[in-house]
Amino acid sequence: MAEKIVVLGSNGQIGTELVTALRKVYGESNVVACDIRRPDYDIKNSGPFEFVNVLEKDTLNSIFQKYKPTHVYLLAALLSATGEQNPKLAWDLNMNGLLNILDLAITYQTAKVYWPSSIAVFGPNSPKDNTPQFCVMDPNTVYGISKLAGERWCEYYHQKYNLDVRSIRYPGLISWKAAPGGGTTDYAIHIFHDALKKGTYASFLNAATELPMMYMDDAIRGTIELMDADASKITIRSSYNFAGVSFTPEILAAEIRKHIPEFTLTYAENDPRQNIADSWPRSIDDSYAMKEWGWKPEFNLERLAIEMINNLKK
Ligand code: AKB
Repeated sequence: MAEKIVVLGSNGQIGTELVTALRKVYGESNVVACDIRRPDYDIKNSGPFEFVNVLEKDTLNSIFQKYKPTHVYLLAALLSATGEQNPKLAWDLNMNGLLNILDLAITYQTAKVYWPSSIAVFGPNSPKDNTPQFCVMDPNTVYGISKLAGERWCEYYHQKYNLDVRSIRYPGLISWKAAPGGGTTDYAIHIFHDALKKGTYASFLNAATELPMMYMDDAIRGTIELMDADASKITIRSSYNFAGVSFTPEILAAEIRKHIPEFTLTYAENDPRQNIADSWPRSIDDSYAMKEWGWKPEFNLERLAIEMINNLKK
């Protein structure tokens, strides 16, 4: 059977690039982009688009009825920093959006569901370095709490209803095509824009805050590889640890200075995102993803910086 794919939350930082990548693999007309906002020019003109709010069950139901998707990617979510400004909305969107999709996937016998988790599932008492797949998880942001609860729901639907649901715990994703959406790791994107435009950037995280990050091309490739993997290889139905590179604002600034020697970095005091970052891992052990479905990142810090600078310059 030919794949029919629905991507919910298609206009965000990940969705914008995932829809383009999926349309290349599966054909433009077989990938339906859905969002509450009007899409950018590329997505609208390269295939079908529908206005969908993942909290509106009737609209969602009509999308499943109309397209009978074989694969659904649910990307609509409130991220860590915006989630803290509106905790109830973050919980509602992140949790009920997921439950709506899991239920419809059962009703319509959707072959595969993808739902992203995050390093935000870890908390102050999780090991900070090389954080293992299985360890203490005590997230203290509503985003992290909703992602951890969502992981449990995914595993539950797999065990109880045999739903083929797959997930990755994304680190901070670095990309130049679409703007980041209110996360704690967003500084690592803003820094490139400001370095090129102004030659200086005021980081909201302090110099020594090390966080796991990944270039978007790696994240998109890894996501599609996980979805393509034979089901027999997928033993984790909560969400896979997934790693690229780890760096601090200071290390990133030094890398940028190799291309823009006059670049200066300053630090903004007392930003609430610092507390969030301090509760997260510094680096991630993604050996399960590597062993089970062959995950391997391609972009190190040097390559990531070159891609960002060259593409943003254009
Ligand atoms: C965020 O900073 O909230 C996200 C994430 C790590 O999930 N980028």
